[in-house]
Amino acid sequence: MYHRYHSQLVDMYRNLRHKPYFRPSLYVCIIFSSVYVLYHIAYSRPASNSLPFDFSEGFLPLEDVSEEVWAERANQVKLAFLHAYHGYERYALPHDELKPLTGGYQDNFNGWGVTLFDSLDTMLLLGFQNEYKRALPIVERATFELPEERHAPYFETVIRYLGGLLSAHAISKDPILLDKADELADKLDSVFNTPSGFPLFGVNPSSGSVVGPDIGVLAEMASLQMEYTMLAKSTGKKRWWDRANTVIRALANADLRYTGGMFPIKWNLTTAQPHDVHLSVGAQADSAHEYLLKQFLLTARTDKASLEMYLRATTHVIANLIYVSPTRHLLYVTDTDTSPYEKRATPSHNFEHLSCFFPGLLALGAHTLPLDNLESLGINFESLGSESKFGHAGKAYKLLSQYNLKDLHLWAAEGIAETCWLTYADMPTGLGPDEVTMYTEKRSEGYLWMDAMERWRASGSRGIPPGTGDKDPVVYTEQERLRGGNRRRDYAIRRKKYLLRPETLESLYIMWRVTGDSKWRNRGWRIFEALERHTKTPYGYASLRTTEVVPPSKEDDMPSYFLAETLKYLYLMFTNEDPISLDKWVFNTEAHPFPVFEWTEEEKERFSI
Ligand code: DMJ
Repeated sequence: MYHRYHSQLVDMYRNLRHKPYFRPSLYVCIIFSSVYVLYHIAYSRPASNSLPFDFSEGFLPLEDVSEEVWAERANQVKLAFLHAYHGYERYALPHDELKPLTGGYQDNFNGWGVTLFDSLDTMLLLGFQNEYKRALPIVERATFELPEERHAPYFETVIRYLGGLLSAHAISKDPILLDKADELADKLDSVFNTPSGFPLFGVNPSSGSVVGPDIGVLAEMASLQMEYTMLAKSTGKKRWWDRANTVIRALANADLRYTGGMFPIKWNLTTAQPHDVHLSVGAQADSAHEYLLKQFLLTARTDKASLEMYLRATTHVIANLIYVSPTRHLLYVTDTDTSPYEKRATPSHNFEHLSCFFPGLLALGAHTLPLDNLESLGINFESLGSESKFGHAGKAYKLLSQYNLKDLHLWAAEGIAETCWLTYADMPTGLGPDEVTMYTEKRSEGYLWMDAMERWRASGSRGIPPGTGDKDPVVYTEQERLRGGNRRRDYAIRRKKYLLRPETLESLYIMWRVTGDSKWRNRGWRIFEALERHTKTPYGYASLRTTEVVPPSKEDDMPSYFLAETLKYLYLMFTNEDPISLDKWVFNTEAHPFPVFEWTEEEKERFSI
């Protein structure tokens, strides 16, 4: 058989070789195949071929491994960063983001090269001086201009561009980075032309014209304090300090009677008062709660107003927004709304990937604050929830006072981080969906965590607290999935995409640093394996349309936060060093680390500290 085909091929070759088009066609074929092979060598594989891991072989067991293996894993993340950044540099720069399936680009954040700005401090941290040196002249040439009809989204511009510049400046001390940060803040400054001093949605940096409704969104108008105080500290300019301080004061003076001391999502930018009673730590709210604790830490624990607001927000969340699922006892944080016809807040029981930063925040607070001795900071916990100012909030303070507050925050952190991890481990891809809806015993009522905690306490606190402890993943078979699952997971998927988001890894990283328990780090590795297996493309890494099907289909999208946050937290989790100690640095919401301030007497006077 082989012989017959072989002689047929030889005959074919003899006939063709005398045709006039034979040689040119042969050369074209050789050139194309060489280009194809070289291309695949360059872009489909990690830069080093001496690596011990082959991601196509199946997941490695989740076991404790030596420091050498962790060092090699950290190195794998470095290679992943290079793969993503080189793809961006080659195919998308000077535009904003790479399209990782087609090698195209998109300008979705002003078109100033957001991925480059967002990646600067990660490059420095990972030791990629060449990439950094190539980036610096591009930063220097940036003019931050936009055509008349376009507006820069203020919040995204601050957390990605301004945050990236300030963090890279703090690490490298290159003066150009600070000059550019100052110039950018200057060009954005007209957003603050509101009676409240809260920023509007967007601004044209060339003309100063502003856009945005009078009703603002919490995360967008209250996540600038860190960047502006950092800018003030680095430049010495009081005007930036004042921008942050106006926002902090407005938040501290707001009427939170109807929301138990927690900030709702919608705010009136004229009156500086809440506009609704929708409470969440997820989309449109997240970083505003995050910045309360982080602002206190960044300012070397001088901004006490922010700390008090953090304690109020977390008390309300713990007492009212954290639930336990009926069968697996998964702990989750959801959002509540109150209809005008009903007095009782109704939980949605949705649990967002975005909310998975929250366990990390609680753990950071438990690590850095004297939660079990707030008196040492001059704070009386129960009086934080004064009835006259915060409606019925007092009940929550009395309830939480029955516990050691540090333990309570850490248990909540551990339980929610476990659920965030399980939403990854439950999927055949090993990557978590963007949003799930938890099942409840009755349709609208869930199992409030503090009710379960009270039962646990009444029973003499036997065993581990409800909602904590390790749980096994539940991976549906393909038949189960096609039948819509069989409720064993305790949740249904509401948004099935995985958008290369960082929040779960961020919390795993903080849990690892705070508890020292290597299970968190091991889980991070499992997620990295899944990222390598399912999201890598010849040009970079791509978001997934679904986490439930293998192989998953991809989207032509690689957000800049993948390099700024997702890969950074992975690297920090795996490296055996601790280059960004949680006691000395504070991450902005885009994972750009800022050093904790060391105040001089002169600065204290200038900023009235
Ligand atoms: C990031 O841009 C920031 O973390 C932001 O605060 C909200 N989430 C995205 C990534 O998911």
